[in-house]
Amino acid sequence: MSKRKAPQESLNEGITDFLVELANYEKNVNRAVHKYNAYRKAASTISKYAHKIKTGEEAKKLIRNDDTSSSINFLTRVTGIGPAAARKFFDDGVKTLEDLKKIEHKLNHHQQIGLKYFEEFEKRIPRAEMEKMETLILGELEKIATDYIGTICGSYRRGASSSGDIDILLTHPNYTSETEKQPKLLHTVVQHFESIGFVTDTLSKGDTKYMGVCQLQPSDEDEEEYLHRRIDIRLIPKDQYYCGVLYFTGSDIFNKNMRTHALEKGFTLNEYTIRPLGVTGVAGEPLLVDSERDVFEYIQYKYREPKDRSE
Ligand code: DCP
Ligand code: MG
Ligand code: MN
Repeated sequence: MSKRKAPQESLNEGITDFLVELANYEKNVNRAVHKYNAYRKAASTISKYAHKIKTGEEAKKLIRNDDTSSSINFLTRVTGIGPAAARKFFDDGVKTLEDLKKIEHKLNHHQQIGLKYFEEFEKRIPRAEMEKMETLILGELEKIATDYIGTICGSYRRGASSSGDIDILLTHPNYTSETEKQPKLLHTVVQHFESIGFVTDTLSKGDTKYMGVCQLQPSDEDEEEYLHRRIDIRLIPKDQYYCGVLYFTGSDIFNKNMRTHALEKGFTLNEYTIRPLGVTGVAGEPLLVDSERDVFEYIQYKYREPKDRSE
């Protein structure tokens, strides 16, 4: 008779006990059954591990391997699939790119485009290509109407060596927060970009916000085709343009820190306006802003060039 193997559980008992406790807490106190399942699953995976876990990295690797969260996180990498949709697909047994392709007819238009260009959208855009696109975009804007004002914001404006997408901010002197909405200003630009073959697909199109796909045409000296890239265009009233430029230049962490500083100085700052806060905490009328610097000055924040705005 062979001796019964000693239970492996004891090796990481401290961790698994703690995870089970967390699981129960989520189930009973927060009524969060998904979290409960995730913690239980983590505990079970770790209990089967035959070595004593010494680092968080070690535990992470183990848990990620077969956790539902890795499938769900994967699905959310498809543009148009948010956490809720990813969870739903997962619950229906749709976990991989192959699975998604099989149920393509059940995806909405945005998700279908996300699936179609999945590999291309995962690739970063080299700065040299961003520069080409900037030249093209600003040149074409000039052709449509000389008084359009456009700025490529996002990581590109911060000087990044590569970017995830192209973020264009657009305004026009005739369009302010006092005038009527002018969606035509945005749609004319999109139509023009389509007509020259630069914009290839649309994900969503509103009065002030456009999300789509673009691609540079290869020039004579180029050997390879360019990839399809994600492009965002926002139309902003002229009087809100520089708050918009500031916001969409980011980074997101820099924005958070700047907003916190603004609050400490008695101002509320968002992607549209900066407004003083009264003693009761009620926001007043938007302050006049004619440059990014104006915003920094109102809140006595030392000016930082875009390249110094990573946090
Ligand atoms: N932004 C923000 N908070 C968010 C999302 C965006 O403050 N939750 C702002 C800051 C970002 C800018 O919008 O810099 C553009 O958003 P992107 O997601 O395009 O981010 P980046 O352009 O900075 O990075 P990437 O190169 O990945 O596109
Ligand atoms: Mg970006
Ligand atoms: Mn973007």
